[in-house]
Amino acid sequence: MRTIAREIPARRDSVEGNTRMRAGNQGNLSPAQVEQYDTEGYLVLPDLLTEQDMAPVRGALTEKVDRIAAELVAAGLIDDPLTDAPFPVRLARLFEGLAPEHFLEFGRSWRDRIAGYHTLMSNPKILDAVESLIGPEIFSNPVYNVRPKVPRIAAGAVPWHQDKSYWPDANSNPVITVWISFVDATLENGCLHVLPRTQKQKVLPFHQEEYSGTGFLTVDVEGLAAGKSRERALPVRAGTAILFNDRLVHSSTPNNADHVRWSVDLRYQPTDQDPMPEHGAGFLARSRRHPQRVADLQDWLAGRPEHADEATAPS
Ligand SMILES: O=C(O)CCC(=O)C(=O)O
Repeated sequence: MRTIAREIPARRDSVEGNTRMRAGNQGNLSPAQVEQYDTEGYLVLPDLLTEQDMAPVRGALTEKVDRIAAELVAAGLIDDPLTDAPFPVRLARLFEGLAPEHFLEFGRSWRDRIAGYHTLMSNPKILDAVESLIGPEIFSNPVYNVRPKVPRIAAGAVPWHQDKSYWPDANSNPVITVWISFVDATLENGCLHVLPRTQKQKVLPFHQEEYSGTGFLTVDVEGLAAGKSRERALPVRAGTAILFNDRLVHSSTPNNADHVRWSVDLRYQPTDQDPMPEHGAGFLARSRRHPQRVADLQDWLAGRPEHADEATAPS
């Protein structure tokens, strides 16, 4: 099978090194938005996704919650799978009488292959925004997380960190996170917080936190010159996307509401970078050079990084 990154170029650690990749892009961000992303390290795209865009993802999340409810019933931990409970509260109510450990058995975040997630990762609005930042040859990085931030459960709070701490040796730059909320993300339910401009620094020393038992990595923000004082909370409506650089220091607070703060974070990078196979199988999400190679749903479900139909592949 062909692989995406046949030749990985020398490491480029500069976040300014994107100009070449942006050449010829047809993305939809304005110059001011690109400037905001470059300068501050993040960009908020309010209401990027409509209810129609979000429906396949909510369908995938519901499918997952159905599976969890069935497991809890089978284990004798609950009697009622709460099938008719509204989407934002159902998972929270399923775990209401259970311990955080019961929840953590299902993982602090999920990376299932359910069709609705592929629909999201391939959404042209998301790819148009990413194209403005890295050009039209776009690889969907294997690291994506569905985050069910459930009230009262320690795993809900994510400590200050840089995403790059999770792949310090990967020769992949830039990696862009696209974080999308599927309910309104508020101060109460634990929205994202960022330290603007911290993306311009090298990867900071990090360690594993010990409070949640989830193995989150964290950095010491008190030691960051002027870092913490610039903290910005980013409450957003459902369907809003927050794009950020994988060196931007960010966190989120615990969920003190009565419903789940559902979000999904996706990652994209140029195709000539390390595809990080040790983290799973990413896929070719957009290519103007080789559109016929873009992975479709069946390729993604099978873990193939490119479309595998040799009949349509160029020689
Ligand atoms: O969704 C959250 O609470 C944290 C997200 C995050 O840390 C990330 O996307 O890298």
